[in-house]
Amino acid sequence: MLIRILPPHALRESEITPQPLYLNRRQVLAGMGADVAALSLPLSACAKADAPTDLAPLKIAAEHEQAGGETVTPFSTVSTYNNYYEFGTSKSDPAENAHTLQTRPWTVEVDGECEAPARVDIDSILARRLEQRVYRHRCVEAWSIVVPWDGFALGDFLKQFKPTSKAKYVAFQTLYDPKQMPETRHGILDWPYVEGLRIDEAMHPLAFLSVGMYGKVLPNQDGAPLRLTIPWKYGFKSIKSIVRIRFTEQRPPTTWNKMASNEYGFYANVNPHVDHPRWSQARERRLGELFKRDTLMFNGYPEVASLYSGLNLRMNY
Ligand SMILES: Nc1nc2c(c(=O)[nH]1)N[C@H]1C(S)=C(S)[C@@H](COP(=O)(O)O)O[C@H]1N2
Ligand SMILES: [Mo]
Repeated sequence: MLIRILPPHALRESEITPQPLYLNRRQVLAGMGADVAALSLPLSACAKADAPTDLAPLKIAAEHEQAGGETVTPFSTVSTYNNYYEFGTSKSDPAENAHTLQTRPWTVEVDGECEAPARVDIDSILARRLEQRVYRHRCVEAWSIVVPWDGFALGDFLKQFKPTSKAKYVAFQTLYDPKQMPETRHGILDWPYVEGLRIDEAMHPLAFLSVGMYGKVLPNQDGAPLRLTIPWKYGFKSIKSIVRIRFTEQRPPTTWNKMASNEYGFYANVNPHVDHPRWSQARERRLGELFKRDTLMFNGYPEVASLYSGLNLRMNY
């Protein structure tokens, strides 16, 4: 895993520093580890902006940079080959249709088994200190991408609402508005799209909430303004355009599991040894590559294995 800390999004370094210095600083930061510099930035540098495009003027990740020995998938691929059924079921549909999604104003409601439920405005979420993490993303359909996501640890975000001891799970819900999401009128899935995690999965340091990718605000088709990014699980767990987060005692229903429980489990950990009933999960196609590559257990994130010590990983729960 690669973690980089980015400065608050609204600080436009390129505007205040002459170009050559700015570029040079990027190189220096790349060399010394950006987190030190980012931590020293004053919070007052965060100003609210109307739909900012650049999240991170000090962005260090370049499209062609190697990430953990793997090439980052081009932005142009990740933003045009999507699964977002609220905007259509073919891979090109979301990029064509998701412009109707209105990401302002946007509130995330957090409630359930917690002491400090709240309605959180998206701009206060965007003002948090952001990190960039380059993660593999493996869809259950056997394609994969490598993406530099901009956001913050899910657990850090959740802790502020003080989950109680009854909070065994966390449930997530996507916006459901047929006016903005015309495809939802066709009832392909049971809307709104819902997902869930066990609380210890949600608190794992790898679990991430993304507000951007490649140093820019998330494109609508990739789940703007806020999406889950759970790199060791099949992609359908990474729910997009979140409007509600609820701590629950009971395991919450999840969309694809409700659709076909024999095909899509609740845990849905990437596992090359357990085939989908209709296709093998042993290999995958990295978008842009000709030959398939082996799929890795937990998508190559073995540090999560201890979460599942009591669980039969061959079962589709
Ligand atoms: N609300 C919602 N979230 C969703 C989906 C969806 O259809 N609706 N598709 C899921 C699936 S199957 C995958 S693989 C990823 C795709 O994310 P990407 O398009 O940014 O690569 O989003 C997930 N989150
Ligand atoms: Mo997926």
